[in-house]
Formats: sequence, C-alpha cells, structure tokens
Amino acid sequence: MNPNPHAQLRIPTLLVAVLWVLASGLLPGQAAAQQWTFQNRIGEGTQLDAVRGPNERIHLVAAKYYQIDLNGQVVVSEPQGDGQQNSMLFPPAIAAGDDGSVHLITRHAGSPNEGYELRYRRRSPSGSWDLDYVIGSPEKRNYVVGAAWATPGQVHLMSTVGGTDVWGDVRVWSENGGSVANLGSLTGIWRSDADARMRARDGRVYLVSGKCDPANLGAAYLSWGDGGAGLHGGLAANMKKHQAGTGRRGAPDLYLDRVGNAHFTYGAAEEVYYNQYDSGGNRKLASDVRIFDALGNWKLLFGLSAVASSDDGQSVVAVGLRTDGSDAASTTNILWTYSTNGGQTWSAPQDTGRITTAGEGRCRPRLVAFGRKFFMFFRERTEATVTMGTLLLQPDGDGDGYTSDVDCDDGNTEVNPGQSEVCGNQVDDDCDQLVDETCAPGMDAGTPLDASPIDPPDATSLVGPDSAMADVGLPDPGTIDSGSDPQGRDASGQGGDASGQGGDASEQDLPQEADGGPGGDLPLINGVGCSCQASPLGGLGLLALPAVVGLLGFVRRRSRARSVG
Ligand SMILES: [Ca+2]
Ligand SMILES: [Ca+2]
Ligand SMILES: [Ca+2]
Repeated sequence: MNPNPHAQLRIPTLLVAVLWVLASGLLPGQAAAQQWTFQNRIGEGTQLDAVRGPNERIHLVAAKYYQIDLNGQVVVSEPQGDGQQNSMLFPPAIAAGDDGSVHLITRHAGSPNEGYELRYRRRSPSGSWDLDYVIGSPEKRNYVVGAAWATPGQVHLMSTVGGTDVWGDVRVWSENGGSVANLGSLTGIWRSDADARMRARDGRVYLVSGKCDPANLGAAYLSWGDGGAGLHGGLAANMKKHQAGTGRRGAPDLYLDRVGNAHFTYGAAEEVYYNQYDSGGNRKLASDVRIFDALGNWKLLFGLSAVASSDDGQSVVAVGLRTDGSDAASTTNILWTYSTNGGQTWSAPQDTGRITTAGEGRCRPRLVAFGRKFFMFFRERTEATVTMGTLLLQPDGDGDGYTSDVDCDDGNTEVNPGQSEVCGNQVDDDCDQLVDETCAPGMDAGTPLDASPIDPPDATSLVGPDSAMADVGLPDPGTIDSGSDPQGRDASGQGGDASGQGGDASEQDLPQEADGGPGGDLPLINGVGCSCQASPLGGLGLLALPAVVGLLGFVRRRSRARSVG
C-alpha cells in the first residue's frame, strides 16, 4: 500500500506534464530554436530553381512558374515552366531582375545525345510573357542551364556542351533587345553530371561549376565577370579553383547576399565545403570549411548541397543531402547547418526530418533568404511536387554559439544554456529562468553545481574545418514524417547529457537536489534573470515552469514517503 495517496493521485497529471514538456522540448533554457516548418505541394514538378526577386517575392520555376510571398503564399501561378520534368535530367533556371522582369531558360524536346531545344522566355515587369524563343540549336548534353539578370536589358544565359566525351564547356550567352549572342565557352570546367549555376547582383555575374574527375583531380570553380559583352573574358580571368576533400568534386551552389558577398558550397567525396568571396574578389576563408560529412556513397560520390545568406551576410544556412546509396538517391535525408558569423564556424548538422529524391544530384534543393528568413524548396520524395520549408534564423550577438532566442544574455559569452549555474551571483547563468537555483542552504556563493549544462542540439559544437562532426540532432517533432529517422538517433533529441533534465520520468533520474531540503518553495526569483528576446515559444516555455515545479514537489513528497515507509 502506498503510504502517500496524494502522490499516487498526482501521477497521471504529472506524467502528462512531463511528457508534454519533453515532447515540446520546452524545459526552461531549452526553448526550441531554429525550427523549419514545411508546407507540402506548393508547386508541381520535380526539377526546380528559385531566386529572390524585388518586392518581397520569391520566383520559382518547376513544371510551372510561381511567385511566393514572404508568408509562403503562392500569389502567382502561370503555365510557363520546364518541359522536361520527371526525366531525371537537369533543372531549369530562373532569374529575376530588379525591375520586376523574370527570365527563364528551360529544356524541351530532345535527348541527351541529340541535345535539347533550350528555350528562353521573358516575363515583363507588368506580367506579360513577351519573349519566347529557342537558343541556338540542340547540341549533345546541352541540358545544364543558367540564367542571370545583370542590368536592365542585359540578361545572360548559360548552357553546357558535352561533345563526344563527357568533358565539356560552359557556353555563355548574352540576351539584349530580343536577340541572343554566343559570347564564347569556358573550357574544361564542366562534366555532364557536375552541374553549374549562374546568378547576378549589382551588374556582376557569378558562375559556379564542377569538374567531377573520378581520379581525385576533380575541382569546383567559382568565377565572376561584369555583365555585358565582356562577360566571357571576365569569367575566364577570374576562375577560382577549389579542391578540398577527396574524390570527385562538383554540384556547387551559389548565393549572393545584399552586401556584395558570394557564398559558395560544393561537394567532395561524401562531404560539402563552404567558402565566400567578397565584392573585391577576395576569398574570405583561407581554407574551405567542411560543413557536412558522412553524406553517403552513391554513383558520383560528391556531397549535394544548397546555400543562402541573410541580407547582411552574417547568417548563412546550408543544406546537405545524405543519400541512401542508390544512383537516383531516391530516399535522401535533408540535413541542414547554419553559421551566424559569416560562415566562419557552423553548427553541428541537424536533420530537417524531411526526405527528398535527389535524382542523381539533379533535384537539389534551393535556398532563398529575405533578411534572416530562409526558404527551402525541394522535390517531395515520391511525388512530382515541390515542398517549401521556412526558417527564421536568430542572430548570435555575442558569438557564443547560442542564438538570441535561447541565449538569455546575448551580449555575454559567460551566460547561455550551455553554462553551469553559479551559486550566489544573482545571475541566471544557464538561462533556465531560475536564478541561483542550485544554492543549497549554507552553500558558498560562486559554486557551480550543475553537473550537466544543457546542450541544445542546434546551438553547440560549432564545427570548424577540421573538427569531427557531431551527432545529428532530432528535428522538430511536428515536422517529422513517420519512419523518417533511419539513423535511430536518441529520441530525447538532447544528446547524451540530458539525463539530469528529465529524459526519463522514472524517479531514479530525478534531480537529487530536490531531496531533503526545508520544505519551502524553490528559489524562484521573479523579475531577475532571463532577458531573452521575445520568441514565439517564450510563453510556452514559461508554461512549462509549473510542470517542473510540480515535478520537484512530487519528488520531495515521494522522498518523504520513502523515508517514512
Ligand atoms: Ca549568443
Ligand atoms: Ca550569451
Ligand atoms: Ca539558472
């Protein structure tokens, strides 16, 4: 017989509270941060490209053309799109001009060996499709395309030529006033499967490409040149070669922020690397930073990625695809990582919980950013539809690796959820919204008591170029597809050191400091401590407090009951 019937009566309520707190990840100081939310079937198609346009619009081309506003609403849907959807070839390309014009290059009738009809179409700033014509004539392996808007009336297009072998060139085109000129080819930087991308900002055109030589001679390239008739010469003169990692390299991505930096990712064997160039053409990081590894072994080996940056260039987000080993990479986990210091250090990769079909690397996601709001577009794994993810990335003012939504003093590196509470200093050192909560009666001030500081999955272990990757964290429970966690990761999502945080509701794991103690309230000091920025989850975090207080009270009662019995 239980000597304390009240404890028995409290169990269901307590369990519900504990399970709710665990499921929500909302123990104080552990507020869920940096979560993607996903919206399925925002567009039709499997091959896509997406860019930022003026007036807070994202421009997306897949089977159709779409505009999406910053709330994630599709506000324009028109039939112009890529004619080669579902064919496992390369995606279309889109550019949006500062004047509101839109430029598409898409593939239509043809075959890899015979070449494709490449079509350029223009949507005027007023919304009419006023140009539609075929560029050149079909050529073998001309299915990798790019588009960039440099200045009003100056649009550049890119296609690839394979010739009789798989080594090929990038052909650069210039469109002006309704006619297209071939500006020339860049030789030897492209192989049919390495992909390429072209973007422009402030009159400068950037191009990234890969040469996936299997004999460890492969490389990724970034280049730039001023838009106009001299573009080909500029691109040829500024070609920068990158060769971190091993094996083949290729499948690069490129994102231009609003302050003149070009952010660049590319794949090596099962890895993805990052670097950045400023508007003066200076490489920012002496060595390419490895931001993903262990991405899986598939036909072409190199890691697949996408990248985007906040307007100020400080917050950078990248995704990496962890393949299932099949050629088509038909069940591929979308991982992501972020930097809040301009790409110098990166968070441990996390799993978004979503799966895509990478289609031999030809269905890579795209990232677009406005401010610190990031948008991800990818092919839904088994459907011919496009899924959108959105993320508001918080800044990290003091650079301690904890972003402002979880760092209760984002101007002090000594305060964050990874710190231990220091007894008696009147500071909430560990951001659990409790000040000096570890002080036992008679304890000297200044004594840290927390044995296991909170270790949020997405804010610690910033990864440098040479450090080992940390375990992949658990995605937001609300965004997980069932069965999408083949790695069998720790279901607590808190890594190995969260036992003191109630990872198991059994009383063996309950905090020991709740034992004994004069039976008063916990040292919860109102009005002192967390000055966290408003977060949509902050209120819920406060709601979790009564549950924790109730839990500790329950333990205290159980302890007394045990000592009586
Ligand atoms: Ca911080
Ligand atoms: Ca801090
Ligand atoms: Ca505290």
